[in-house]
Order: sequence, then C-alpha cells, then structure tokens
Amino acid sequence: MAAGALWPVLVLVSLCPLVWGNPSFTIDYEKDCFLKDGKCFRYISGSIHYSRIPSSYWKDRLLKMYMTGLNAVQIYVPWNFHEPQPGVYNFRGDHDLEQFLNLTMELGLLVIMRPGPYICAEWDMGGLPAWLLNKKDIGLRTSDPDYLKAVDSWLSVLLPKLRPRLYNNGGNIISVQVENEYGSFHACDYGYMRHLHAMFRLYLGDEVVLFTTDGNADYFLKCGTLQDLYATVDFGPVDNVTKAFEAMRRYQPRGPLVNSEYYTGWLDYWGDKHAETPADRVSQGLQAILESGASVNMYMFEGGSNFGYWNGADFPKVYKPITTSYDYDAPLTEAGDPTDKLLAIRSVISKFQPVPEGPVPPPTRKFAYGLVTLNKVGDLVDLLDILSPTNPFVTQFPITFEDAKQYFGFMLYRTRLLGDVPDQTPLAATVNGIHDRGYVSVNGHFYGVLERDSLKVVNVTGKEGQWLDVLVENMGRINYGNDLNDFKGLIGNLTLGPDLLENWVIYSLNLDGPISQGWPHTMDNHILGIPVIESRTGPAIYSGTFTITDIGDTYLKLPKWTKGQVWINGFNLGRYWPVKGPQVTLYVPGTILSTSQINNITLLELETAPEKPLVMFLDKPILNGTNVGK
Ligand code: 6GJ
Repeated sequence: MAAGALWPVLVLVSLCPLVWGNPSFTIDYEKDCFLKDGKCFRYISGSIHYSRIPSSYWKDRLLKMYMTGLNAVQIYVPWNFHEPQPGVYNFRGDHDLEQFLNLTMELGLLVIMRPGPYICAEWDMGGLPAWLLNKKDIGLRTSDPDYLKAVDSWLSVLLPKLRPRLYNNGGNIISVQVENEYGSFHACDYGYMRHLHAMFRLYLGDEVVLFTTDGNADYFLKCGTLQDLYATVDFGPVDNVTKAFEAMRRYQPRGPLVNSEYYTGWLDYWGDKHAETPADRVSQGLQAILESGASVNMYMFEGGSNFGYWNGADFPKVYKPITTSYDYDAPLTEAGDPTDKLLAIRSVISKFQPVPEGPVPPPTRKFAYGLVTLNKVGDLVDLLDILSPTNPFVTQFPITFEDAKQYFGFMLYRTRLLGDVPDQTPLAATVNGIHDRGYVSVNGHFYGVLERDSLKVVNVTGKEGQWLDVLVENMGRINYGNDLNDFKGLIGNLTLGPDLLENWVIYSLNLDGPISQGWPHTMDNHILGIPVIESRTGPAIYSGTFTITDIGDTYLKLPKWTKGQVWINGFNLGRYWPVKGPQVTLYVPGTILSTSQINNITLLELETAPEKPLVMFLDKPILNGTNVGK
C-alpha cells in the first residue's frame, strides 16, 4: 500500500483504539476525568468484601449492586485471609479471589482493587498476617527489611494474578490502590511507599492507574500521597463536599475528583449502640458528590459478616473489638437484602446515568427454624486431649499466642496453687497484661473474667496443688492507628495477692479442627469417658442437632447465654455476646445448612449458660439490642 494511502488507516487506529481491541483506562489531566477507551468516564462504585460473604452468595450480592446502577465495585484483598502461614496460600472456596473477579467480569462490573498490603477494614490486624509478629519488634507498614521481605513475597504471588485482569490487558480492573490511608499512620515512611510503588509497577506495568486514599485533610494527605500515585480522599455524608475536594486538589491539582470511601453507614463495636446513618442523608450527600462530577465509591455497599475470628478492633482510648456482624447499616444488609437506602441511592444514580431496567433482586429466603435444645458436652478443661492434642508449653513465665505460633482463638494458661488460698484473694494482671479476656477458674470452679485495659481483679480461693486456670481469648487484633503490633495472650505476669505467679503449663487450643471434622457430634458423651458435670459456669462445650425441610438464611439468637463462639455444621459462625450487644443475633447463611442431613450446632460458652440450654432461629436480625441478653 502506498504511504499516502496508509495515512487514513493510521489516523483511524490512533483515534479509535477500540477498533483494534486495545482497551485503555487512563487519566486526562486536561479534562480532569478518567478516560475509558478514550472517552471521559466516571465510576459509581460500591465496596464489597468477598472475605465476609459465603462464595455461594457472591453473585447474588454483585447482581444487586449492578441492578442498583453501579458500574464498578471496590474490593480489599486481606493478606492474612490468603497466607495463613508464611509461604502457605489459600485461594480456594470462600478464599477464591479469582472466582470472585470472574463474577464481576461476568456481570459487567469494573473493579477497583485495594491489595494493601495493609487494608484496615475492621479486619484482624488490618489484613496483615499475625505471623509477622514472630519478629517481636517488626516495623509494620515501614521499610523494615523483614516486613518488606514478607510483603514482597506476598506481592509476588498476588499481583501476577491481577495483571492479566487489568483493563488495559482486556480485563476489568481499572485502578489499584497502594497501601491504605498511609497518612493516618505515624511512621510517614516515604521509603516504604516508594518501595510499594516500585513493586506495583514491576508486577502491574506502567499503564495501570495507581492511587492512594487518605482522609480529606493536609494532616493525612501530606504523608499518604506520593508522586505517580493518584491522590484521592475519603469522607462521609457529614463532611462538606467542596472542602473535602479542595483538600484533594491541594495534592492532586488536576485529574478527576474521587471519593474512595463515601461512608454509607458505620461499624459496630461490642457494647456500643448500633450505628445507623439515615438513607436520606446518605443519598443527599451522594447527589452532591455526583453533581461535582466526581467518581465515588460507597463504603460499604455490602458489608457481610466477620465469620470465625476475623473481626478487628480499634483503640481510641481503650480496646474496642468490632462485632461479628459487619452489616454496617449498608444499602445491602449483612444477608444481602436490599434496603430503602439502596433504593434511595438507585434513584440518585438514575439522575446521572441510566440504571439497568428491571427490579433489584429480592431478599434471599429467611426461615425461623425455631428452638433447638443443647446438651453440655463437658467443661473445656476436661476436653484437652481432644482440643489440645499437642504437648503443652511448660514455662516459668507466660508466653504469647504468637510465641506459640497460634494466631487466633483461645489458649489455656494453668499454674498450680503453691499453698492453700482460704480467703478471697485478688488475681490481677498488669493494666495491659491480658489480650484480651481471661476466664478464671480454680479446680474447675469459675470465678470471673480479667479484661484488657482494666484494673479489675478476680478474687479466688483454692487449695494447695489445685489448678488455677486462665482461658485467654483473642478478641481480634487492632486494625487502625499506631498500635497494630497487637500481641495476644498473657502479655504480662499475673499476681495472686502479693505473689507473682510462675511455672505455667500453657495449652494451645484448636477447636476448629475437631469441630470441622464433626466433633462432638460424632461421639456420645459417655464415650468421652467424662461424667458431665452440670455446672452452668465457666468455659464449656454445648452441642445440639436440628433438621430442616427448607433451606434459607436465618438468624441465631442465644437467649440468656453470655459470651462465646458458635459453629454450625463445622462452620465457625463467629462470636456471640448478647449480654453486651448491640448485636443479639448472628447471621446464618443458608449455604451452610442441610435438608438432607441432620444439622449440628456447637457452642463454646465462656462464662454462664442458661438454665435451659436452648437457642432459637429467627427470620429477622437483632443488631440494635437495647435490652440485650433477654
Ligand atoms: C477507613 O479509614 C478505612 O480505610 N475507615 C475507617 N476509619 C476510621 C477507623 C475508626 C477509628 S472506619 C471504616 C473505614 C475502613 O476501616 C477503611 O478500611
């Protein structure tokens, strides 16, 4: 072809890359917009955490987000959810990140990825794996070489999974966040951020939009932003949109305005009132953001649940663990049910861009399966041969969970009384000595609870040679702020009266293993060879069974139980604490229930069981329990 004839073809190629299938997602710093395939584009996104939803329900939630009119979803990748031990990876089943991403592609949703490595998110240690604490003085979220070595190893596994899914490579990932609100962290280590920047570029290439997110104030933005990382901000309905974006513009003078976390609700702490944000306030704020032409991600759109031990904690002044429910008062409930807030948001979005025709899918089916009676299997200290099969640690002074290479759940600390204790004598920890709750018994008699950040003592009596037992519960690691190195267990020594307690026998407990294998339902109590003592106090295992004829979601209520952990059919549903509230019921996804087999439920009650050890399944949640424990 003569050179002259080639010209129109070259112009065509350069003007319409899509003609040749070269998708592109970039930033236009003249027009202050994202460019998607050469056209200005604004995303309206919602946060969803796959790690908080059973994988069978991922598509249901994503479809509802699509039908609301969202064109993108924003997701965190919790590092500790995928690397439970150094070099051991889990991307299967409910951890199958790529399956989740496939579903977003299938539904035509774009993705904003937030791989951290730190993510906050009210998730244990902000997503950082607790095994990092094996180096006791590790500098988390800094240039500490040991921290960076672990980060680089993790990113070398995760980021190659994302590269083919980038929009410019034909996928649907349009942007990737580096770290998370780094400006809120005390270290202000630019070397660390530059290292992450280099690693993200190494694995993801030079084209993908990399960005940061920080609070909308200079105090946060000055340490959280970095050259070549697009600076975005976050703020909620109470904030002034103009002022918030003015703060962004001081660090990102050109390019699209972006609110990466527009708070649609808020998290719940045990013992606080259930957080609620009115739908009209959320939708009015959203309208103001969209009117400014900004792109926005609503945090959360679907919260889900902190199953197992995954909840994090905050440390405003004292330690405050987050509840099992991460409902967040979000537009989709913990069970994925659309709310009036979702409809209000959909109405606002429809003013700015078309929303899909057709109804938002209805709530999933809910059932009130009724009452289930439980039986006591035994006191925890009588079940150690099953729940702690490995030899205990024998030490002069207490060791932490991390010392024992145990990162979640419970450890039993025992020491023998060296003499009679005839009178009520205070067992005490140093102020910060218990991480996080210690359930105290002597010779199997329950005396009470030692709590973190408390000077409260537990008075005990006993006889020489009897076991003094402290069952320590890890209630979730701090996920925000400067105290992320949140070791668990007896962090300090205990004293009994004037005496320092020494010579400990320490049991690492593994309840999830046996229970996931069917214990205790696979054997009768008498086979356990244990006379079941019918005391209702102190850490003990209870179990029951129930059959159902229809599968659906349900909510577990534990009237007059105190605090503990619950498993159904071996699935660790999470923590219950109805006497504390505000959460009174636990969400039970129908995906873990069966109509073809007898269902089983197992409780570890840590304090006091009701006279009638029964539980009930309701068809509605109670997350704002005021008269809790009833
Ligand atoms: C965000 O910063 C975070 O990026 N955020 C919250 N921060 C305040 C922490 C409470 C003292 S609460 C909800 C969100 C998520 O944690 C998000 O990961």
